[in-house]
Amino acid sequence: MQTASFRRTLSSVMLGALAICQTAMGTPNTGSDTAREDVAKTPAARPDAPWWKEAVVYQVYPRSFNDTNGDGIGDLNGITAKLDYLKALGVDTIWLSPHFDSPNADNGYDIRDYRKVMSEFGDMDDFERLLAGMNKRGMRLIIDLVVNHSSDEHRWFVESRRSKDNPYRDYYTWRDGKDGAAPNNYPSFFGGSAWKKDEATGQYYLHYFAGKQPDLNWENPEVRAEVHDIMRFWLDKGVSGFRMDVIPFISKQDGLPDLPAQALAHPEFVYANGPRIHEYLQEMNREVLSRYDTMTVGEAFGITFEQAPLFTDARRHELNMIFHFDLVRLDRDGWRKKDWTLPELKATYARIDRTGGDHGWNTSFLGNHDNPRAVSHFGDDSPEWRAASAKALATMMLTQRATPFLYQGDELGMTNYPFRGLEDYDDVEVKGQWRDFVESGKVSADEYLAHLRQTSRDNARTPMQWSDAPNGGFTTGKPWLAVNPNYPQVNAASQVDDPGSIYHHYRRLLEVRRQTPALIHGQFRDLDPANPKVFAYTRTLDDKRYLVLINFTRETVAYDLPEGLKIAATLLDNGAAQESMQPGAASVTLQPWQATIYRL
Ligand code: TEU
Ligand code: CA
Repeated sequence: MQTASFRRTLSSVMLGALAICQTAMGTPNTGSDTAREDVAKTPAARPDAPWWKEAVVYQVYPRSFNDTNGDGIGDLNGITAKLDYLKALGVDTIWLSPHFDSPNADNGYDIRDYRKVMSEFGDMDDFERLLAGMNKRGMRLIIDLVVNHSSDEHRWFVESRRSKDNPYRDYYTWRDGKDGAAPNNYPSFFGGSAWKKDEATGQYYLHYFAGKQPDLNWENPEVRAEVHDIMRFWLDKGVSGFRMDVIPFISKQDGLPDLPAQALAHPEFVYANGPRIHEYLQEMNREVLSRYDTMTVGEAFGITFEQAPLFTDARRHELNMIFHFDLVRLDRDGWRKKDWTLPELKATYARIDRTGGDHGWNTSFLGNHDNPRAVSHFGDDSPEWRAASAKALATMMLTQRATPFLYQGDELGMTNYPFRGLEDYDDVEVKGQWRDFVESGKVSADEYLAHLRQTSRDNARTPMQWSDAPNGGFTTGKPWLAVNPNYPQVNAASQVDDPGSIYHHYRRLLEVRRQTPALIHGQFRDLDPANPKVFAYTRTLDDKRYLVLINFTRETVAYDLPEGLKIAATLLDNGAAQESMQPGAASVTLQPWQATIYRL
């Protein structure tokens, strides 16, 4: 409760800041007007729309995608080998999770050398072959820019920790302790304090994540110039942009004061609100991004809806899009699973859509490598309903006014893993939480594990299930993380062969989306926000109008169309519908987990 009111306070502060900055720019205050309207204005149908608005992105978590040399770890050649699979699905852009040299304290989100390929994944020749294979197929690659922190094994940090007067000292944040303890009360997301004492100098360094992930000091212009150089290095190789890891965290609070008690459980709302974040992003845009044709998407952990336009309003020249976490975190608070309702989900979608406004653009995603499997938290992963509900979720995700980001395996309806004990998990976050919550006696092991089973990041990190061969065809060796035992039933080979599969529903959705500008650019309107069973919305562009109806239950539900709406034809159904629509019908009987796009 305290956290909620703290968030609200921050939000209203930031809403004020938005109004001020827009006035300062001499433009009407459209951002906050849009935020108050129920329905956002429709952007014009734009044949000149930037490519990244119409792109369909597929996230590859390389460690778990496809292993070609039998060491149990996915590799770049494994991605190259599957480009035809992705192309056939209808994907045109790949977001590659970190592929850089790393000691893997956090699976590559701890980078030792930003210009080198992780040896487990291959080498630069493999990278260039992957890129060439993508170019040949008209696909683009965006890579992960992880520059809030580096690895403690990065050359900069190895130098930095040596002495207080080392030329690299200021690449990181060092402080004296306070009364024999850490400089302030900042917690780390991976357990314990965000400060670690370093023996060489007796000072503490700041790390928002693991101790092996020291935060870079963006106050130092040399650090910013280094990052710009790294970006140019990869853009010059031919990548088309970046997904920016926890990018709002790069600007630290002036003076690093203690967090107020009510902020301790969610420090991200403070970490994301440093005073110079927008200055740094505008500088990055000026120095680098504006000189290339790129897609940028910021992982906006800690950013409220009201703040979003500060990052994505095109007139501000920062980022193209951000990832909002409110939707994927609807059913959890940290490691705790919580209940969610359909009206809450709809309200979140409506708010996400509004924050795009006239000058911004959104992302649509239901999963990634940090969240459990989409079908297991928003769908129904029981054998009976898994396929229908996975298709329903796909219909929802791919008919939003946003650039979709598919996560590997979701196109097959891959599910959460049946974890038993602590020993089944690999994630560094789990180890930290175990110390903070279980070993400290705050929570029982049983309680923690029961929640973790449903919320753990490892649910999404189990290897891709390519076929019913041993280990799902992911590797001929021993996989680094166990393959979900349901791979004989859930795998790509069988779905590619089956026109009624989840895979083919994704493929058809992407095709329909490409051919239907209203499904990309059209105005979004939720017809029935309070309905607890059916998500009903229209997408409208000029005189073209579509209706999406999704039944989120195991029951048959009769849905009466609002006055004045008349169905002209069915555009695409997820295979659940039983009756063919009578043109002009005023009511639809929706089968369990039916999801249908109609033309009005
Ligand atoms: O994640 C950012 C992030 O803060 C959370 O989503 C995080 O996964 C955790 O659940 C917070 O409790 C990004 C990456 O996506 C993630 O894989 C990395 O571990 C993290 O940053 C550090 O680089
Ligand atoms: Ca390998």
